[in-house]
Amino acid sequence: MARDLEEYLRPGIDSTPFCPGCGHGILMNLILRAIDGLKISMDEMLFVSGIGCAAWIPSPNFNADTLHTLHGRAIVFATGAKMFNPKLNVMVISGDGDLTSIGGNHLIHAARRNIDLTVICANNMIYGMTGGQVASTSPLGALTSTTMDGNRYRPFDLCKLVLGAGAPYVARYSVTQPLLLVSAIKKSLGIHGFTFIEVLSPCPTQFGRRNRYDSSADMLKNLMERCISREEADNFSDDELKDKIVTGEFMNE
Ligand SMILES: Cc1ncc(C[n+]2csc(CCOP(=O)(O)OP(=O)(O)O)c2C)c(N)n1
Repeated sequence: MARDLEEYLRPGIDSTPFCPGCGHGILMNLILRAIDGLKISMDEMLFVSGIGCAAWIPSPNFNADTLHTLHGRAIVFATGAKMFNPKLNVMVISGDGDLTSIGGNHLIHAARRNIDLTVICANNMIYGMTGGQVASTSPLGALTSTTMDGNRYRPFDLCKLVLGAGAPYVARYSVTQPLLLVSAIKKSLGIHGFTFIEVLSPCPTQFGRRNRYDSSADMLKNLMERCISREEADNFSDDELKDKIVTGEFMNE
């Protein structure tokens, strides 16, 4: 954790629970960087997470109120808290499995109802904490502990899904795009309504070692090569886009 952000951590927290090379630690830093940039007091924040590695980003680490809830139900708890105290900035931070598989129904309905929440989805494309099972975000052909001959199903495009459900602001960035990501988190905190940020976060332990990445650095390099902006994507053919990840902000009118 960057030294100047240590004040945002609960006293006594001096390490993170993440495996070496996991992107969730970078994301943890960037969320706090955004809050620091906006000078929002941690007393005005509530962080809600579900179950999974990503759910440990806020809880018990952030020096604020945190709710570590049931698997898939973070948005439900967050909605209740926001209704009880509308002045709170309620941020949900959880994994792709938690928010979009078991919790997928809550995600689309909160977006449809435009509940005033900031939802940050740490997408490592796998169920990290429970042993690397296939997720609704695992790429076609991905090797996981439950798809040893390759994932047969297409992954969700999370941004299209949430945008289609009606969220006013949706964004996708990788942890290798820290400045853009901080700016998106800041923007989402300023928007009254449902905002969703998909953050691509490498999981060397469960995803990388099964999918021919030699090191965590290789996973980061791969993200850096594949993530392109929407503007860049306009100049790519469909064939060239196949291996790319289009990042940026996506908005409903
Ligand atoms: C009702 C229920 N079903 C299944 C589980 C097991 N479980 C815990 S975390 C998890 C998936 C976590 O994956 P993700 O949300 O992508 O987070 P990651 O660990 O990859 O960061 C599962 C299936 C559970 N705890 N509760």
